[in-house]
Amino acid sequence: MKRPFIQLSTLALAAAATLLGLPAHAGKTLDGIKARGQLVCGVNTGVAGFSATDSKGKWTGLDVDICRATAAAVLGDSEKVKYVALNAQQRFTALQSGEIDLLSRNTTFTLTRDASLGLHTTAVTYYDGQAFMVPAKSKIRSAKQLKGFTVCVQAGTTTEKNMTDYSRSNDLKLKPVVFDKLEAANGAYLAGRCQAYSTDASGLASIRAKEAKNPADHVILPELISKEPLGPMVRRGDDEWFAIVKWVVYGLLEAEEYGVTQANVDKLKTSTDPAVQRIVGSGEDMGKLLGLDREWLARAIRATGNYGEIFERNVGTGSPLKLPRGANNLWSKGGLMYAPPIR
Ligand SMILES: N[C@@H](CCC(=O)N[C@@H](CS)C(=O)NCC(=O)O)C(=O)O
Repeated sequence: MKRPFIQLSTLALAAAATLLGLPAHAGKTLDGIKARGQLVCGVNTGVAGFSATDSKGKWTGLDVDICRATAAAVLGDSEKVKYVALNAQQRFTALQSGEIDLLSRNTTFTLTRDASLGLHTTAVTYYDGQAFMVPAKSKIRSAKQLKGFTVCVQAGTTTEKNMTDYSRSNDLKLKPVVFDKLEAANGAYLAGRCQAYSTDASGLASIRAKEAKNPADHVILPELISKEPLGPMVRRGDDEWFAIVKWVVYGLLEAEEYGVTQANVDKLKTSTDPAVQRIVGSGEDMGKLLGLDREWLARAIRATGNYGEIFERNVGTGSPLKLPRGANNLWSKGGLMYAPPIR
């Protein structure tokens, strides 16, 4: 009879906390981050637009901005992030072992990963799909023409299995050439040692824009052969931290939907719209329910801008990658990005 009693009293406590609007308990990951004064964020080793260092050694990119927004929300400073560069195979162990607090690294949400790694995907930050890239001079214009081709891929990714499935169902007899490291895969393809390259379409756009001598020499074929919903991951067993990261992503989306930007987030403090007030921190306190403060989301927006601003700056049509918003547009503009309400 002891167990039901404990469960009941826990429930009663939670109900009382909700009724009284008490702050949620912060959780052990957040306690660790606060004690250390730094968020440790796992990113990739260099996929420009997502995470890469600039000439001054500063990390930039869409995935990096998720780390920065989270640090701004929980520590009050988007610079208080230690970045750990991880290749595809290292990423999950780094999160499982506690070496990093957050994995923000073009990582696909799949059933296998969700159910077998002891990790959670929090929210989708980029809807992608796997594609192929070939030298323009090959005259290949469709993935269906790749019969018997050698294809450079990176180990430890969703790429190889998707490609095997696609090859089998289209009778293409593709031959994967597998590399552990990104530079090795890029180098091999650009040196002509594979006839094609396959990874997420966004990764191909990045490699073409940043690694190829002349981007126009490479064509990304139109077929998307898989669904690659990419998003930040956290360890299982810390629901509070899971909620924080999830709501930072949703908050950045909600900010875009309500027109809250890096430039106007402070001015909108005087807004009379309750939804805007919740976002900018001048109305109902949403932060305390996450174990944070009223300004959590305003600080994130001030640091990185809303999701649309993050997208445009890092990978959008004005950036070297020139990726269209497409599926990553807000649901209200024909895309898939839909945040549950900040309410
Ligand atoms: N989304 C896929 C692929 C992610 C991936 O690792 N892609 C490679 C090729 S673009 C990459 O980011 N490599 C960077 C690195 O190893 O640092 C996955 O989650 O498995």
